[in-house]
Amino acid sequence: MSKIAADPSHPRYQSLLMRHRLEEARKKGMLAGSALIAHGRGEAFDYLLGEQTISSALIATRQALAHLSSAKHPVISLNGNVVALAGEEVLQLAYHLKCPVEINIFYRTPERMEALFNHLNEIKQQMGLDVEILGAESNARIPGLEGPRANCCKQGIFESDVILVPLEDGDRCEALVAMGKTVLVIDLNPFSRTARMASVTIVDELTRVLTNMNEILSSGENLQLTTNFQNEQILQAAFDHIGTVLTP
Ligand code: PTJ
Repeated sequence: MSKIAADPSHPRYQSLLMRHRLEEARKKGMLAGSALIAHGRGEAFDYLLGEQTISSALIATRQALAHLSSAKHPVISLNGNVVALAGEEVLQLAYHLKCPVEINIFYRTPERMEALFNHLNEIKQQMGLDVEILGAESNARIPGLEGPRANCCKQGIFESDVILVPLEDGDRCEALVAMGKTVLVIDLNPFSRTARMASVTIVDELTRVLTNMNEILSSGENLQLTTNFQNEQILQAAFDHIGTVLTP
């Protein structure tokens, strides 16, 4: 893998590193055509959030982890951007949670699926993580969706009770909620339909969220589900935060 040109002391190092990971992933054929546009939209919202984990996002992160830890069949759904930006972190999370991951992409082609599997399997071997990677063969469909984006694995997404879907699209999020699942999303855009449809929305940057999750799980913290959790309040806190940034 080619090296990133910027020095870690560069003020925008983290952002440059993420862009570099996407460039490398694009060369390997892992990404959708619109992956960089999606990332750019995320960057714009991250800028408005001050490129930090705001306190409401941390509350949502803990609630999501409490759901994942107490689930019967948890699963983590992975798309091209997630594998490219955070392949290591997401496999570590799955390892901690003892749950499978499922590669489930919106713009599905056999070439992209192969490139994503190869990339994840390389990481899995390097890090010695025993994690089941599903998605190669789809044998079920998400009701209410048309085309290849409805394809999924019966023993993964289809039968899951709690699903973490970082960077999901609105239609699929809605369809998963309609299946009765607890749907946990990571989305920097608190205005998106996904953010508004999900059971728990973490309005934060993907790699920061996964790092926080892995640290919380490693610390052995006792995670409790908040019974009166209101996702609307989490979104409102993000709107309010953006409002303070925009107020001169
Ligand atoms: O790999 P595929 O085929 O499944 O396609 C993946 C993309 C991301 C291209 C596809 O799902 C897509 O077009 O997504 P959208 O509808 O553009 O939504 C992406 C959402 O993720 C946007 O609301 C962005 O704000 C948000 N986002 C982008 N990058 C990040 C992010 N949220 C958190 N962390 C990020 N790094």
